[in-house]
Amino acid sequence: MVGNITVLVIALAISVGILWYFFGPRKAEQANREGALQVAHIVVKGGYSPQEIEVEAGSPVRLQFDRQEDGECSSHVVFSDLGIDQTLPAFETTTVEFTPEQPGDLPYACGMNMLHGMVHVLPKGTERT
Ligand SMILES: [Cu+2]
Repeated sequence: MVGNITVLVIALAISVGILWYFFGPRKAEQANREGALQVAHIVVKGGYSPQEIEVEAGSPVRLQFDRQEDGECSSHVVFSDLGIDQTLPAFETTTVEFTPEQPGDLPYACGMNMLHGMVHVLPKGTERT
């Protein structure tokens, strides 16, 4: 009897895990619309949180890097595809702005290429749910 219940519990746990995987919150977070601007707030602390942002092509993007640590590692954020190398002062919020014209992925990293994040640029007019 006890064995059957254990099997049932395990089966349930696996089912919930699978459902969560497919229907749970997506890893990439959508930027918030503020008029034409697409704004995202990214906490910098041992990494970038959220690590992945979704934006739409053709509209300006404003990323607010809220750096909650000091030290060398995350003191720069580099968007190599955009030619952006922005200093992020410790315990301050620094804004990075650009307008992605084409859909695609824009990876970014710390100055030492150790911390990584990604901006997913979706085609203009992508259904936002
Ligand atoms: Cu680093």
